[in-house]
Amino acid sequence: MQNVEIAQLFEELADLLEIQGANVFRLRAYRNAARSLESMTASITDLVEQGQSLTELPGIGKDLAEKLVTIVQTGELPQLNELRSEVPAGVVQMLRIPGLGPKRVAQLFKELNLTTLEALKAAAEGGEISKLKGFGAKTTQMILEGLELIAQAGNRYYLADMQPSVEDIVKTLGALPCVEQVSAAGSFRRRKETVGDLDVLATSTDHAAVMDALAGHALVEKVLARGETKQRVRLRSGIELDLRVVPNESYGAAMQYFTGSKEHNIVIRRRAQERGLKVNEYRVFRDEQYVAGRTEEDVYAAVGLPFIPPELRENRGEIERAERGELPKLLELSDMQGDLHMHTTATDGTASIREMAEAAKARGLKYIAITDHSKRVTMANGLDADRLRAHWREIDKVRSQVSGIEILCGIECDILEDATMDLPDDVLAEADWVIAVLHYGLKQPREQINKRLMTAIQNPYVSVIGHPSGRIIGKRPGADISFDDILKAAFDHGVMMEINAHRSRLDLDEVHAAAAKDRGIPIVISTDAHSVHGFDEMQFGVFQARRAGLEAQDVANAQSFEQFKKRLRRGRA
Ligand code: DGT
Ligand code: CA
Ligand code: CA
Repeated sequence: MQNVEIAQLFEELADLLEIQGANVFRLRAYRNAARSLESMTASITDLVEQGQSLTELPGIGKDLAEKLVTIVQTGELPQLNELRSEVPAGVVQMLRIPGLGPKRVAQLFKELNLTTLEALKAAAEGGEISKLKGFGAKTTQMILEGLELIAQAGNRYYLADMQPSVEDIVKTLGALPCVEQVSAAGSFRRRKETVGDLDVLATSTDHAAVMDALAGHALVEKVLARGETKQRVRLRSGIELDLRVVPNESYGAAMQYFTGSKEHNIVIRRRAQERGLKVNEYRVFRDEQYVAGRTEEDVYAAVGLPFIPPELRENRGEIERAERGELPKLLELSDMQGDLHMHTTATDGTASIREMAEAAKARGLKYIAITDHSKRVTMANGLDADRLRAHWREIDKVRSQVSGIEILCGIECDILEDATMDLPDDVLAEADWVIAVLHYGLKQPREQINKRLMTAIQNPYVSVIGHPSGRIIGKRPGADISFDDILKAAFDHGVMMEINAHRSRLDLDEVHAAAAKDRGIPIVISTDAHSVHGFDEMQFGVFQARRAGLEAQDVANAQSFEQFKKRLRRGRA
């Protein structure tokens, strides 16, 4: 079982206990454990199987450690099963309605026997809920609005898909004469893979004019709410956007607050308290006296910290690193010099080798690898040994036609379900660059997945593992991988790890990319371009790398071609 799956069980356990009125500290222990499992690279399953002590892990005491062992050994947790039989899933979902706590949810369940969100909605509309003791017309309204929110909340959008809209809106508002500063905040500014809604902040002498401009923007479908300082709108794409207009002296405080994450902000507020200060979205203050708030730098300085890049603000150690003066100098898009994963018309790409090379050169890249599919990917007309060798000869020709860019003869070679490579070693040996990937059989048990990855890592001709987990964000979970073992082996064998920059992959994710960096494994960020436009995805890979705390020196293709070649496995360079 994967850590995230175990984390979900703990979250569910906490929810169910909450409805039953359990002690808050117990709930918090489960929720903290869930969080720490999600950001841990060691596989709990592996640790249990190796008989290692779990109580040394952050947030895991004796009781939780025992539960983890039970979950790993049996795949379930008896206590959870028992609770599930007592509290239906629909009742748990009611907790997500803002303003509806566990006590009232329990009441709806026990007194009206409501067990689904649909039934809750019907009861609210039918007036049954307002008759309940402690509920009224206002609560009923709140429930109906909350149900509406939940219906939308399941919808997260790829950051990349939202970027053009956000940039357009920020630009439009920024062009208004009355607007001084404007920026995106929230998860968009933190460059999360997906965003739930968009957040935009502006400072202006004329609040109404800013809101009118937003309401009249071509991308805006509907104004959902409007007040003195905030406005919520829905864009035509379906996503909602919160606009807040603040005074100039609050801009930094508001940016800090609305950029989040919530977890990061909680620690910042605690630091403020320790210094006798308070922080809110308007300012940092002491005894009602303004201390700071004009810039984010000022806000961080007030709590004794340097500016922390938004991509790192997840409370995953960035505050401690900032405190020690050890924040990384994060990778920039302009550092990228090569792109080492792309397709051509030989398989499922839309452009020729030459077109890809010219387009890459036009974008300022100094080297690329052409990496079409191997034969197992029949859907994409994957290459067998003969076609691949002929393809490489074509690449050789283009090399002599296009100057100013190095072109590597590569292959994206499948690691087959039976843990063999899709092409024989003598073919792989002729390549300049071999990406090994899992495409099929992603649901195989962990042992087999690990065996497959080990086969690739131990193969002397494999350069890098491409999109290691195989996940498609929001659509398909990644394979069940013992990342610690795989990363260790990759380091030992000199195999690199890819961050696939495609908006729907971003794989490695930021947690595992950080773990790879810690082990000293060179990371490669590549676009997997299937057309000349595909090169534009590089920025999203760079965002992911920044979230992982990577610097230019950690990324193999942020180096010059000469330097890059030195990092290739011996016998390759
Ligand atoms: P999203 O929209 O789900 O992708 O994630 P965010 O992080 O953009 O969340 P959102 O839009 O609900 O709120 C934007 C930021 O505002 C959030 O990152 C932190 C801050 N914020 C919002 N609500 C609260 C809150 O109740 N407490 C604290 N401390 N901060 C909040
Ligand atoms: Ca947001
Ligand atoms: Ca928001």
